[in-house]
Amino acid sequence: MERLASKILIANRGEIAIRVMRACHDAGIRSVAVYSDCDKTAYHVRLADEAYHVGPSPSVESYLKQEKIIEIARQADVKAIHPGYGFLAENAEFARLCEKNGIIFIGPKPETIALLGDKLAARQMATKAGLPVVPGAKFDNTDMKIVAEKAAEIGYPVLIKAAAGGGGKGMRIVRSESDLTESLESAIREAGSAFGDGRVYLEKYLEKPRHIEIQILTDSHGNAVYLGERECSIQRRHQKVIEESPSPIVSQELRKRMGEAAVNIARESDYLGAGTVEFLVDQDMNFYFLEVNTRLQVEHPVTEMVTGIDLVREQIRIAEGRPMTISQEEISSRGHAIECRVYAEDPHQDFMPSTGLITEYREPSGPGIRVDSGVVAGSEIPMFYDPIISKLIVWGRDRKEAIERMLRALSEYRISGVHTTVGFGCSVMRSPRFHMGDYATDFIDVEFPERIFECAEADQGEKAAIAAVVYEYMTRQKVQTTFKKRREYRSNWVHYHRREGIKGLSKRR
Ligand code: MV4
Repeated sequence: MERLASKILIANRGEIAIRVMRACHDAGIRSVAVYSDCDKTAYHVRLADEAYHVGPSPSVESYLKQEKIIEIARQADVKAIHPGYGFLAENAEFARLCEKNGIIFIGPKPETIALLGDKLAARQMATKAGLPVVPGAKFDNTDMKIVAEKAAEIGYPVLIKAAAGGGGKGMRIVRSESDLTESLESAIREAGSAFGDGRVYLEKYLEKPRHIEIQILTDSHGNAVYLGERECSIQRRHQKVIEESPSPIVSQELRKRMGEAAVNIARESDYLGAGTVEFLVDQDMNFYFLEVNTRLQVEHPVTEMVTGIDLVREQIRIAEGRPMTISQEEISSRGHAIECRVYAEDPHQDFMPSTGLITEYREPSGPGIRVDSGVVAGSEIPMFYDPIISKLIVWGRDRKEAIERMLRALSEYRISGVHTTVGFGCSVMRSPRFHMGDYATDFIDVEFPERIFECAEADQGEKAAIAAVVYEYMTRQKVQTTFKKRREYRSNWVHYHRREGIKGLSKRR
């Protein structure tokens, strides 16, 4: 067998750096880590074969320092760089810099990244490739009369989007003409300061769409395949939190149509490697092209779990100019996979990042469980980056089994020292809407208007402790209460004593 690249530098940190290293090690490739000041002892550094300091903690001075990363790559004599997701993953300039230095950038060509990074150009490309796009309009200058005419033609509500956008920046919903001027001005201003590119365009605003994406792979031998869909409708502030495959609403027939559409835009844009084509699906099951993500995505493991394909391994092969190992006919999806992202955030403080030391850490395990994590007990969650701790991915023979396993896994997870989104995941898994598979992008607002979620297992000790004290107080003071309430406090009290084994509260009732 032809040898794979002997050494790859991973220009990233945390769980995704570790994920890529695992694929390297499986393929007999040496891995090179880079790390910032605060990541000196991070787990991705320990798993790498070699590691180099890249700069101070802020990402602009470390993981985003293109020249420094190239310098390290040359020094370590690597054949290729894997960018992971975020940081430099969709930076055409960096891909070009790699090329110039004779290093393979594991991703599409710089021109493809640049083209698809421009949402307007991508929309045009999609139209050219025959994909359905949401009715919309672009305009070269912001003559309000023309914009208002176009908006009226599309019909309200309309959505203003930034050409350089993504992540909801520069996006404005406009429900009537009276709001148009102000929304347009603020969208242009926001896009200008966020991306240095104030170009915006209009689209018909779809109410309560589902966000469904297709994983694609293409190689340099003319092969292009789709690997089914991921349902990503559960988001908060444009951040996906739970993903699953297959989507509860996608039929075999729709999957084929969306998959073929995704492959068509890949071919039209001369795509190379792994990519994701995002679609919105409306209430009548019409699908519309949204954008192409030219990177490996956070949620890629759900596709790996149902297809059995190692996407990172394929990415590396393709980058080396070798053909991918699978054909469309060989790709099938078995069972059901769900991913819960575990963040160091406090769901009860509007998901505020909860940085600091992880004092206790025990991962769930057992049949159908995969944990892609970037931490161990004793790790710190720095304030400088996305506070993701891990991704918990489960597989079941069907959706019901996957949900049950996810609940089992979440309840086994023990993380102390920081707040986490583990309890939030439990709440979603138990929500009737989620059970029915009947949810759209407004899921969190609709299901949890009060933003009250379950407590993570580690927090439940605290809750039980409070209940135990209340019980003790009530019995001592002979407070009158209902039998039911009394039984609830009592059971919490028993639970607390069993779990924590803490003495000091009397057994008197
Ligand atoms: C839309 C949409 C409805 N109609 N486009 C695009 C980027 C992605 N982060 C969100 N996007 C959307 N594009 C049209 N024509 C709905 C979304 C959308 C969304 C919008 C507002 C608030 C939350 C949202 C969550 C998912 C998708």
